[in-house]
Amino acid sequence: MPNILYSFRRCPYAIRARMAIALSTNKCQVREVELRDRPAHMLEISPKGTVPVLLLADGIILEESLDIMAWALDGILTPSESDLDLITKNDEEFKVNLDRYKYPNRYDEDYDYKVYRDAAVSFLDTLEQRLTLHKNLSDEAVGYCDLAILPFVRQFANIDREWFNSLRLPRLHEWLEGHLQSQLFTSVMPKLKRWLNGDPPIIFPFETV
Ligand SMILES: N[C@@H](CCC(=O)N[C@@H](CS)C(=O)NCC(=O)O)C(=O)O
Repeated sequence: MPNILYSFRRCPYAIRARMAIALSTNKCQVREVELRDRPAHMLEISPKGTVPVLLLADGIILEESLDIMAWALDGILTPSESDLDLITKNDEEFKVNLDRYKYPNRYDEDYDYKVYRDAAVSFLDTLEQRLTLHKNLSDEAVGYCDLAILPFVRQFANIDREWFNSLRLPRLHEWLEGHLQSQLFTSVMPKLKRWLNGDPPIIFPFETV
């Protein structure tokens, strides 16, 4: 049985997982999911219903993006304690503020989205400070933390590009642009048709011609 990855192109959690797999020598079959109508097999192996989900050839199921990263990057990139702290801050604080800024209609109460947008910027300030020390978040070279956090900063930036670009975060702007144009990032972003049972397998990382 091959490894099977249930994924969704724009999902930041799925993007971090795909980047980690693309950096490794692992291969899988990728299945693009429609979140409103998730495949029965995906829900069978992971009833919580979030993407990404990776079913490994030996039957092990990884249903958290950070577990998929750790599996893919084993022996290639290891996060430091401070990387893990920053990733936790990203997942538990920044993402919460980002969602409240991006989707104000999803919440029952009325609120000023700017409160959450500005709270999210304090995390971006932390990233900017790290980027004054080196080109990437933990070092000169691309590391675990960059892969884990980049898709969320991209999602935040895309809500209102003009406003994001007006922030005084020159190193962060440069870091984001550099990664968005990188071969690694662009290689994991091609558009795929939604997977339906019986479709021919699509191998990921995608083969370049
Ligand atoms: N903690 C999970 C979060 C994954 C997640 O929330 N993915 C979103 C898409 S970006 C999702 O599947 N949402 C559907 C839902 O919550 O029902 C991970 O790191 O993999």
